[in-house]
Amino acid sequence: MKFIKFSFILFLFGACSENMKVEHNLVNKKATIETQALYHNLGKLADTAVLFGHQDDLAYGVGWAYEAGNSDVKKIAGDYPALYGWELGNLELGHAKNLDSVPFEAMKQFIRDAYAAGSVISISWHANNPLTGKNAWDPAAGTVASILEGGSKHELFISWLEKVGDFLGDLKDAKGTPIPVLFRPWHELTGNWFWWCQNVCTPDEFKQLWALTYDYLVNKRELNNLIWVYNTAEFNSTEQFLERYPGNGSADVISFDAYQHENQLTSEENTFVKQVDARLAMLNILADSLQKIPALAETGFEAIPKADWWTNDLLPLLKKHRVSYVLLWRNAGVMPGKEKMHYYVPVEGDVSAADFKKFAADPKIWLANEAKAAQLYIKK
Ligand code: BMA
Repeated sequence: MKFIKFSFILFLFGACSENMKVEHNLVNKKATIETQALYHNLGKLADTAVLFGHQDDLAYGVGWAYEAGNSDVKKIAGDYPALYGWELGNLELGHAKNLDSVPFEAMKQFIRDAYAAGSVISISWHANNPLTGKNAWDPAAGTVASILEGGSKHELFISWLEKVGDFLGDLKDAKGTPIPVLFRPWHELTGNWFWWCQNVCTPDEFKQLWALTYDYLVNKRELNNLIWVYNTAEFNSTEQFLERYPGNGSADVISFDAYQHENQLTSEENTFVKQVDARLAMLNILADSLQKIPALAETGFEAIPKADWWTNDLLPLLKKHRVSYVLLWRNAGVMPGKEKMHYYVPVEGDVSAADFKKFAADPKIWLANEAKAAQLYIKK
């Protein structure tokens, strides 16, 4: 089965290179060869494959933490994810662990291991609020303005970017080659829960925040291993999606986050599917016209209570539209102080475990072995 899936992948990769119309080039012309190759290959593969990703996959899962080789994806699907999501929140405060207790040194090693295995890395940053000192979920008006040039928190913010720059610059393989990263700062900007969201800054302020971040990391720090991911939450029109788009010169991937909630399931339809279908259709049109790569930057159904959610709801969306990669959110298990379980990839005994296995075996869905076979860091 695996072999058939493998051969099919190699065939698709070859076939799709011939049909390729759009040339995908990174906004940073100094990007490393490996970063350029990854971007180019993701662009070529977007028609035929979806790289399956999972947040914090190697660090912990439901009922375990820091056990070498363990992965909740592997336990059910038989292979590791093709893409790993990691998170930098609290790095800016100089902490040794991120906001979800992942030690940054361990994270770096997981990233090196994943790169060595031919897999892909995506990094987000739930930065604390530099104005109020509270966490990222403090949408205080004026925060973005306070960190722009001339603002009272500008220097503080630059010192935060410095720490992020150090971390991203330290991601190198054994030979010293920088490891390419899909970097998605200021994600879910169309929501109303973070201090960089649309309800508390103007489109122009948001664009300045993006420009400041891009300019510091790319031009000042000369980090040439970043693929810049513009990542909204919900949106209902292309105009809304583009209202805060930083511009074609500083974004490579266009994406959004969308979560399934139980109250979206009615006997007639699943409104999550309906909404994501409409958004992916808009995203695909934009990706073509802007010559960018489309992705589903975060998704999931907490504790996945629907037995066929993977093949009946998520998979048809990924087959109908071009989606370069999809990232399922973290398997935290029981949250401290809460009764409910917080996880997005099923574990043994779950109602959707068998369906997830089927989903992962679909030729369209790539896990680590398919990513490795495709040699994503070599330009094809
Ligand atoms: C949220 C939850 C939180 C977590 C945050 C950042 O969706 O998983 O528990 O702290 O993401 O990773």
